[in-house]
Amino acid sequence: MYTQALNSKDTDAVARPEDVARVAVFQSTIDAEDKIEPNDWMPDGYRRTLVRQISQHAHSEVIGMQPEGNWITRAPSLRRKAALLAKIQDEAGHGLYLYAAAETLGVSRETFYEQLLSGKAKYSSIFNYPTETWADIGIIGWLVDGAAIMNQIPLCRCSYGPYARAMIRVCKEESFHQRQGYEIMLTLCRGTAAQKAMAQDALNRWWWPALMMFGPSDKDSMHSADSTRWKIKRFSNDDLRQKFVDATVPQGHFLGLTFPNPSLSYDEASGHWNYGEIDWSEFKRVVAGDGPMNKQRIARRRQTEADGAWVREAAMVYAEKRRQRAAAAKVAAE
Ligand code: FAQ
Repeated sequence: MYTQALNSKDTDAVARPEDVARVAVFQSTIDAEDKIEPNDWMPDGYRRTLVRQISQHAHSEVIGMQPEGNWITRAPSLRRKAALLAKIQDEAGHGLYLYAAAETLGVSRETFYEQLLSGKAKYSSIFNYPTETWADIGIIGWLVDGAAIMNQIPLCRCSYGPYARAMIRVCKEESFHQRQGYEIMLTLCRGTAAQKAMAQDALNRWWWPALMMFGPSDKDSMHSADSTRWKIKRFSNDDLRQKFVDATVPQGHFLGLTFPNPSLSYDEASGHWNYGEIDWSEFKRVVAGDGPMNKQRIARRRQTEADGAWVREAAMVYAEKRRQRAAAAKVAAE
C-alpha cells in the first residue's frame, strides 16, 4: 500500500533539480524534529538504511526468543515460568511491530523472512551465545534487555514515524523485562553459595557480548554518519555503550558480583567507568556467522517455519471460508 512512495536513487537527487529541492524539504523536516511518514518523499539511502536497521532489529527480536525458550520447561517455579513465557511472547510482539514498520518502506514481510531463513540477514550478535544455566535467563533480562533499552529509548525519537512509534511500546515492555532479569539475579545472589557462583559465571560469560550489542566502535561504524544526519541515531555506538556501562556497573556491585575485566575503573574526573578493550575479532567472527550458536539458531528458525506451515494454511482457508460466508449472507440479505 505504501510502495507508490518508492522513489528515485540518491544519484538522481543530484542530477534532477526537483529532487535537490525535495532533499532540502526532507532534511528540513528532520531538522525541525518532524516525522517522515511512509508516503513522504525520502532519499533512497534513507529508505535503505531504515529497511536494513528495522529488519535486523525485527530479526533480533525473533531469534532472541530462542535462548530464553531453552529454559521454559526448566524454569525453577510456576511464577518464573509464567513470567518467562510472557516475556518471550512480548519479544514475538516486538518482532511483529518492527516487521510491520519495515513493510511501510515497501518491502514485503515474505522478503524479510526469506532473508532471515537464507542466512543472508543480520540479527544481533548476542543471540548467538548459549544459555547454559538458569542464571543466564537473569543475565539476559538484566544485561541484554538493559542494553536494548539504552539503545532503543533514543529510537523513540527517530525521524521515521512508524519506527519511532513502534519503539515506544517496545521500550515500555523492555524495561519490565530488565527488572524481572535483575530480580532473578538478586534472588540468586542472595541465595546459596552455589546460586551466587552460578550468577557470577553467567556475568563472566555475557558481559563482553553484551557490550558488543552496541556495534563497532565509532571509528569503524560505517552507517553512523548518515544515520545521525537523518536523526535515526541520536547517540553514537560508543556513547551508548558508555552509558550502559555507567548504569550497569553499580548494579553489578550491588549484587556483590565482579566484572570480568580487571581494568574496570572509575574515573572521578569524567564520572565514567573505564572498561577494557573489546575483543573485536570475536565480534566480527560472530557477526560473520561463526559464533557458538549461529548455525543452531538459523536451523531452529527454519524448522519452526516449516512446522508452522499448516497453521498458516489453516488460517488462510478459514479466512477464505469466512469471506465466502459473509458474501453469501450479503447476497441472501439483498
Ligand atoms: N550484531 O555501522 P554500524 C533486543 C552490524 S534487540 C550484529 O555501527 P548501525 C531485545 C550493522 O548491522 C537487539 N550486527 O551499523 C531482546 C552493520 O552491518 P550491515 C537488537 C551488528 O546500524 C532482548 C555493521 O555491523 N537491537 O536485544 C551489530 O549504524 C532479549 C556496521 O555497524 C537493534 O537492532 C551487532 N551487535 O548500528 C530480544 C536496535 N552491531 O547492516 C530478545 C536497532 C552492528 O552494514 C531477548 N539497531 N552490526 O550489514 C541499531 O541501533 C543499530 O543497527 C546498531 C548498529 C547500533 C545495532
